[in-house]
Amino acid sequence: MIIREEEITRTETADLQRQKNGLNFTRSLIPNTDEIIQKLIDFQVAIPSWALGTGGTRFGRFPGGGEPRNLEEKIAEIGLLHALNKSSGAISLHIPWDIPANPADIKSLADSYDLKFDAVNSNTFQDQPDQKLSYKFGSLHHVDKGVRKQAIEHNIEVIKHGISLGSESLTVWLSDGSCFPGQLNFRKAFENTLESLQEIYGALPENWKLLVEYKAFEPNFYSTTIGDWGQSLLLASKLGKKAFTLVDLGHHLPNANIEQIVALLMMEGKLGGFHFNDSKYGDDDLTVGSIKPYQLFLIFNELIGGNQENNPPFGKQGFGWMIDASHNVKDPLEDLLQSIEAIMLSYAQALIIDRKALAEAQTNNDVASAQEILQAAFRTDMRYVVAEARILTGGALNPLETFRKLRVREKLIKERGLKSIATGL
Ligand SMILES: [Mn+2]
Repeated sequence: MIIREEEITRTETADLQRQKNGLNFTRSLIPNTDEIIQKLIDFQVAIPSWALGTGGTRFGRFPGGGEPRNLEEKIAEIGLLHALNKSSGAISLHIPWDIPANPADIKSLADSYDLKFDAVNSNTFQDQPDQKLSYKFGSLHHVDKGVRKQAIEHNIEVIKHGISLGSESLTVWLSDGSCFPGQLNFRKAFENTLESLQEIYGALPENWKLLVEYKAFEPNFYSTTIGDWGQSLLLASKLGKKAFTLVDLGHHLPNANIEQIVALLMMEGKLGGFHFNDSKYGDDDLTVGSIKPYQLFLIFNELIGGNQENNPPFGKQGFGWMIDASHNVKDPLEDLLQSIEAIMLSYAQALIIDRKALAEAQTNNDVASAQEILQAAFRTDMRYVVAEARILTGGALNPLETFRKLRVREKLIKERGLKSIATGL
C-alpha cells in the first residue's frame, strides 16, 4: 500500500470540529442517526477491475499515467479506495482481461485489503486473439451452433474462475443484436439466447446467481437481443430461481422511469444486481450522481421500500452492487471516490424518508404532500452522517481531499510510469 493508515485518518482539528458540529445538527433532525450510520457501514459497493484505467471513446483516449498493469496492481488500487472510504470492499473481475494465474495468491492478496470477490463478468462482445470463431454477429444468440457453444463454454470457464476466488455470481451482458432491419429473426435469436443461458445456468453452483443484464442499444443500433428489463425478466423467469435481472442505470432509453422498473422487478423478487453510473444521453458512463442525483435518490427509495424477505437487496445475500463507469477526463480513482460518495449520500437520504407519512399521502391522493415528503429527505444534508460512518471504521474524513493531499497519483506515476496502461482497455 502506498499510503499508511495513520496518513488516512490524520485530520485537521478544524475539519474535525466542523464534522462534529454538522453531525450534531443532523442528529437533532434525525432521531435514528446511529441506525443509519450502521446501515451505511454495512453497505459495500464493488469496483470493477476495468474502471481503474482511463476510459476511452471511439475517438480517442487520454490516459493520465500510473495505471495498474496487472491484476495485483488493480487489487491494490481497490484496496486503497477501500482504505479511504471503507465502502468499496469488493472487486468485480472481467474474464479474460483479469484471469488469475494463481487464484490462491490472488485471494489472499484481496484478503489482505479486506476485499471480497463480487460477480465475475464474461466477455463475448469482442474477439480474443486466440479465438476460433468470431462474435461479429453475436454470441449466445448466434445462428451458428458452434459459435453459441464457444460462448457457452467461455461463460462456464468464467464460473470456474469465480469459484476459485469465492465469487458467487456471474453477470452476463451480451452485445448481441442487429444493426439493420431484416438482419435477424427476433424469435430465433431470443430462443437461441435462452437455450444457451440454460446451459450456463446448469453449470452454476447451488449458491450462485446468474445476473442477466440488459441494454437498449450500442454496439448494435437496430435491435438488442436483451434490450430491456422485460426481455431480461422473461429470460430470468424461464431460467429459474437462481437467475435475476441486473439493472445498469445507463442502459435505458432517455427518460426511462428506472425507479418504477426497480419497484416492479423487486415486486417479482427478480432484481439481483445493480450497476451504478450516470448519463445525460445514453450509456454515458459518467460519475454516479453527477447528472441526475434526484433519480438516484428515487431509485434508493424503491430499493429500501421494496425490501422483501425472500430477496432482500441489502445484507449478506443481497444484490450485487457495482459501479460501472468509465470516461476520459477525470482521474479514475478520484472518479470512483466521488461515485461511492454519491451512492452513500443517496442511500442515506432515502433512509430518512418518512414512509408512514408517504403511504398515508398516497392513500389520500395527497399529491402535494407526497412530493414534500420525498423532497424533504432529498434536501437534508446527510454528508456528515456519511462521513461519520467512514471515520468510525477507520476511513478518511474526506477521501478525495486525502487522496490529493497524499499525492497518490504522483506516487503511482513514479512507480509505474506515465505510459502504463490498464489491461483490458
Ligand atoms: Mn453494466
